[in-house]
Amino acid sequence: RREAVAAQKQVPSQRFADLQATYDLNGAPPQVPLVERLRQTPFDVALMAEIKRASPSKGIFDLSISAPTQALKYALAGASVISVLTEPDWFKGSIEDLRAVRQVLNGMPNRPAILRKEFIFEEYQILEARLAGADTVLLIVKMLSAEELERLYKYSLSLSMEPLVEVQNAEEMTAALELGSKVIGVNNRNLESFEVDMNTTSRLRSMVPENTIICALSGINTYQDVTLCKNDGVNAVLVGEAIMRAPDASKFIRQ
Ligand code: IGP
Repeated sequence: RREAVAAQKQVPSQRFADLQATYDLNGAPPQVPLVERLRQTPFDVALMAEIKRASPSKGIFDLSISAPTQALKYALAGASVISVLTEPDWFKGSIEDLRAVRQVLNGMPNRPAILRKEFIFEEYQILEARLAGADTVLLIVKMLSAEELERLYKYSLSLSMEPLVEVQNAEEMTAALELGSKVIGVNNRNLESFEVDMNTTSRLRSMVPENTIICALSGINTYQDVTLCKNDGVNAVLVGEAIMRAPDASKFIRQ
């Protein structure tokens, strides 16, 4: 499965070279630092709100959704991070969505950080994210070899983006910690079986040192779920489907 996804995402090296050649650090959009933004939340748990039109497990939710409109809703509700799914095949997203989100948030004081949510296998995708206005990217430990993970993590840092590193079990958590990752997301959904086990995060919580930010990803449907995460010592929650459907996005962090 990993090979199939990686093959689909393969970018010709010339495209990366071209992008690098035109890349001007001074001209790149200014960024919001992920760690500081998550720590600054006025709520008990920081909210990472996702723009998600479809998923491989649930199919299509709503294709008519406008990414910038949704982003504005999340920002006004107090989200610390806006996660933009840019994956086109299973999630019906695009890098244009991310660009549009960045544009609509640009003038906002203290705007949320923008996360490129994608299956990332290459530096190209990270540079593309940075140039489109992302502040951070997702790196999924399960999908990468140890060498790739380290290389992509370092590359992301070189573009001043602390990545969100996603893990699902103790072995992957060890890999993330060895990397020196400062923001670790525990996915409650198994990416292979799509099964959700809400105790995945609480089981791995004790492995994480005090100064590392731990986020619970997937399967969070209510304020109640957020409260459970908070009681487990989780610093941030990432909500996708449920917050897409919610008329009031703020109900996930305020009762
Ligand atoms: C959101 P949910 O159950 O709230 O819609 O899940 C998010 O965790 C999920 O979209 C996700 C994801 C991923 C998507 C977590 N890791 C990796 C794509 C790739």
